[in-house]
Amino acid sequence: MIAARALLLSLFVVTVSSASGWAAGVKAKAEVSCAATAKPLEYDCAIKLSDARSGAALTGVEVTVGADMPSMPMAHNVKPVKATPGSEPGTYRAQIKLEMHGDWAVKVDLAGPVRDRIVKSMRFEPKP
Ligand SMILES: [Cu+2]
Repeated sequence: MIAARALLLSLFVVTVSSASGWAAGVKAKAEVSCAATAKPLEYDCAIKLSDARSGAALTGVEVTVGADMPSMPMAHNVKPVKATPGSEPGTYRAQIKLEMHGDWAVKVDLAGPVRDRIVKSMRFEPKP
């Protein structure tokens, strides 16, 4: 009986939270482009977030950018950085510091009104 009540209560909580969270279930789409800066291995990344379904710009999201090298598991420890909102709606900027050039998996974590993680495979090369 107690278990049944607990189950009912948890069902209720789930229903309420999905009804009130306006962005529940939003799938984010991210465009990421990173440019080499004057400092070696430091890249300036521009991120554009939109709702994958409607295409609407995702504003007011807490964005964190991290990176890993799929070919070298556990070899790197790049500290994730917080992105700052850009001037256009849905745009964000972050400066990441890598440990070597090559192919990285850039991880864009969204928190706040929209929760999602987007992973992009990107190649980083020295500034030409
Ligand atoms: Cu590496």
